[in-house]
Amino acid sequence: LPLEERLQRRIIDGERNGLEADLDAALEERPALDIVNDTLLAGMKVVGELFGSGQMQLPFVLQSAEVMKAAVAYLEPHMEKAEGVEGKGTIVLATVRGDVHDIGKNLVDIILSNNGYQVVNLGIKQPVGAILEAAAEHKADVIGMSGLLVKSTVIMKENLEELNQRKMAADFPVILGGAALTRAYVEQDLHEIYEGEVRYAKDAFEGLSLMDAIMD
Ligand code: B1M
Repeated sequence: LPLEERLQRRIIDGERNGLEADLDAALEERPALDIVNDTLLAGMKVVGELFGSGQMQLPFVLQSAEVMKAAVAYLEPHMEKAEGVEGKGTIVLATVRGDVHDIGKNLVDIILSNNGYQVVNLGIKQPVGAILEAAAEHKADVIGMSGLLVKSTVIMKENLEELNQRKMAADFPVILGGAALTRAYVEQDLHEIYEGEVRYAKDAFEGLSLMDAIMD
């Protein structure tokens, strides 16, 4: 198989042996972020489709996710970092309560960290209390929540209501991302209930431009 297809296959099949050598070869041709975005994420997309249609069982999805994480970790030191732009602002980032998906969130962490933001990454399954306490403690400029399950979209709504109730909405613009969200749900439905600013990021780069816009 050609290199790009081989890398994609590695994600789909959860095959780690020889991963680094293929990534090294790919790095000679393309920047690390392009490899993640164009090749590896396309592999994860196939995994999602196979799983969704019952053609792939959960343990194999987990293996794919582990290869994906290993690949991103291997590529991370090769990613471009914006020089001399530290301290642009702080974001508290979390996957919401009940949700374990963190590959997307961790990509957001990498992209923002590489572009001058301080990221307080709380991890997965974070209850709203923990997110809000961290936001206050770190004097965050923004709260970022990720979630891939449909039920996570409901939890995000509840979390915004909690921010309203604690009178924290004016202090914390919120960025939401994850595959189960839609732009309309965030920018219309949630926008209506949240007393602060709430924005939708379809990917990590939109997350970065939203951060830049909010901090401007
Ligand atoms: Co699960 N899973 N999973 N899963 N999983 C999905 C989400 C699913 C769509 C698969 C499917 O059915 N086709 C489905 C959800 C269905 C639904 O809710 N309607 C699903 C399910 C059902 C489940 C379980 C319930 C399965 C079960 O147990 N029976 C279970 C849930 C456990 C739980 O959370 N409580 C489960 C478990 C798992 C694994 C553990 C095996 C594994 C996760 C491993 C891990 O993350 N450490 C896993 C995986 C890998 C997936 C799929 C296949 C891939 C997700 C992924 O990593 N994509 C996924 C299929 C899919 O998404 N279509 C699926 C790559 C990643 C980079 O994309 O996270 O979307 P994503 O991030 C993107 C953007 O969304 C955005 O930026 C990224 C790109 O730049 N973004 C942000 C994300 N967060 C952001 C935050 C921002 C800004 C942008 O600012 C704050």
